[in-house]
Amino acid sequence: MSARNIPNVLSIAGSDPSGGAGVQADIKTFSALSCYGMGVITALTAQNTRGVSLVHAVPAEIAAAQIDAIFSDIAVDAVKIGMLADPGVADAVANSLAQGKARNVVFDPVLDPTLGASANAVGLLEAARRILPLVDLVTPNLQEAAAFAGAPQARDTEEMAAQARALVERGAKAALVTGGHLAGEPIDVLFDGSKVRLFRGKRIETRHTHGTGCALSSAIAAHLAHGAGLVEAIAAAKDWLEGALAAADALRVGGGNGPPHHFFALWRQ
Ligand code: PXL
Repeated sequence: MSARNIPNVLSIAGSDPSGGAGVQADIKTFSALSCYGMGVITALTAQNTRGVSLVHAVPAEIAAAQIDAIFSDIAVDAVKIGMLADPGVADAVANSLAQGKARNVVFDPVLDPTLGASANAVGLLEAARRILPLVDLVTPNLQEAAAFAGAPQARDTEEMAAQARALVERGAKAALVTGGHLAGEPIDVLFDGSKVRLFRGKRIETRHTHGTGCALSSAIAAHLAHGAGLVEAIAAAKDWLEGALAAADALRVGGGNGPPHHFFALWRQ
């Protein structure tokens, strides 16, 4: 950690102008968890709580230049990688990270066709696979884990564990397959290279889940930056996210699927 005891955490992700997902949500998460937040933008989106209308990846050299600007000047205590949007951008991120001294790298792969992945589905998946050896933790949801595995979506924790293991075989140090979309209680499955561990969560009744994956992966990165171990960081991030989801109805941003309340523990209502 940097000498002043406030960790510096970088998000490399897309912009969500409505502030619920992407770099905006990541920086809110870092800030809520007492980190100095930074953001490298990989893609511009036009979206709100009702949907995404446009995705425009930045030129690969601009992604690379932003990352180089950060690493040539600032000690980075953790990195969260989100939406990469384009195989060229993904490769630029991989190259820049390999050169920089990135630690505590958490990769939340975004392979959602509504977020621009469809045009480049195969190329983006292959590029995402090239990032795996650079990351300490990858956090796919059920759909993304299935895409990586080239297999049907996992239906139970054993199948989730097998897909987490496959991601570690492909080079990630650890993999957390998130089970928010499982029927029943949500369970996330971690394979850390030696052991499988289950994280049981509470299902929070709210329609405001926009950017939940972004918030979880960023919260894990923030706790790693503070020096937590992997299991401790995941458990703390999940606790915090449950609080943010439970408080989401206080925000009620927009008419659709709104964001969790990143600052639920800090703001007076
Ligand atoms: O949660 C996935 C995600 C990632 N990145 C950006 C997004 C979203 C979801 O809306 O907008 C920029």
